[in-house]
Parts: sequence; C-alpha cells; structure tokens
Amino acid sequence: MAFSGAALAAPGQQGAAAPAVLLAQAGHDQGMAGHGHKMPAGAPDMAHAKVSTTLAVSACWIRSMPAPAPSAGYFVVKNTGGTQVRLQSVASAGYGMVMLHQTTQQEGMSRMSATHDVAIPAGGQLEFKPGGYHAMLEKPAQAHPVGSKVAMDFLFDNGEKASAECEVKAANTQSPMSH
Ligand SMILES: [Cu+2]
Repeated sequence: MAFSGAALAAPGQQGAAAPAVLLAQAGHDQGMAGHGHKMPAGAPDMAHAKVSTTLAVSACWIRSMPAPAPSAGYFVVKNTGGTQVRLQSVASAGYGMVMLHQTTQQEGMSRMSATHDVAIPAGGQLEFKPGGYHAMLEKPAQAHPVGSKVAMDFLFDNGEKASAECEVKAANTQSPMSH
C-alpha cells in the first residue's frame, strides 16, 4: 500500500502490476486511456464505454488521508435497469491508480482486500461506505484539499459507464451522507 512522494511525479513506476489509469474527460480521442490493462479480451474499456442511462453514481465523497496513505472513495450506485450489472473498475484523472476494495471483519480485525465485479442488482442500489466496499485511491496526481471536488468514472460489465463529482472530506468524517 505504501507509496512515496516520488510516485506523485512518476505515477506507474511502482506497483507494476497495475498500470496507471489516467483517464481524461474526453472519450474516443483518448486512445491511450485504458490500454495496457491486463483485461480479458472483449472486456469493456472506459474509453469506449457509452454513458449509461440506467446506472448512476451519487453521494460520492473521498476521505482525505495524510500522505502517504491512500484515500478512500465512497458512493452509491443505483441501477434502474432490468438486469443486474457489475461494477468493474473506477478511474480518476486525480489519481494514478484506483482499485475496488472491500473491508471485512475477521475475528475482530478489520482488513481490506481487492475485489472485482461488484454486483448492483436490477432495480436496486449498492452503497459503497466505510466498513464495506470502497474505491482505494492511490498516487494522487496532485494534492486534493478538503472541500475540493474530484471527478471519478465508473465502468460496468455491460459496456456502460457513469461519472460522479466526489467531494473531498476530512479524514475523521464518519457518515456525511447518512440518511
Ligand atoms: Cu482499501
């Protein structure tokens, strides 16, 4: 998990297994985005995904952590479509590397592990929240002060994508979106 300040200037140098995903706000013109992934042939790719009309991400926020700790992103994915869809990956121009993680409790210990293909039920929603699923945000492209907003893109296994503006909140934030 640890990364040094050098990673800020040279994203992708560390953690060679996962190349940096620096997705620009454009679509097809960004020919490099997404390439170099160890993705199975035929898997959807962010640059070519179309914006979904049935999948939406809301209430997105990022827990600001002091460097060199990675930050965590939380959000709600809503699926108004008629079929279950799986969230495959998350990308942000604000971070060199984004992974899907799940926090679980084992014998009283909290631990995080990488996860993939998180299912969003048809006509339902899934909340990524502290203590559960989250996006692990590593190698920030620049400092993201509390109160600033960072765009994130979400890629689903049906070849569609959604995006959200995520507000950076203080490290001690517990549940700012509680409802
Ligand atoms: Cu994590």
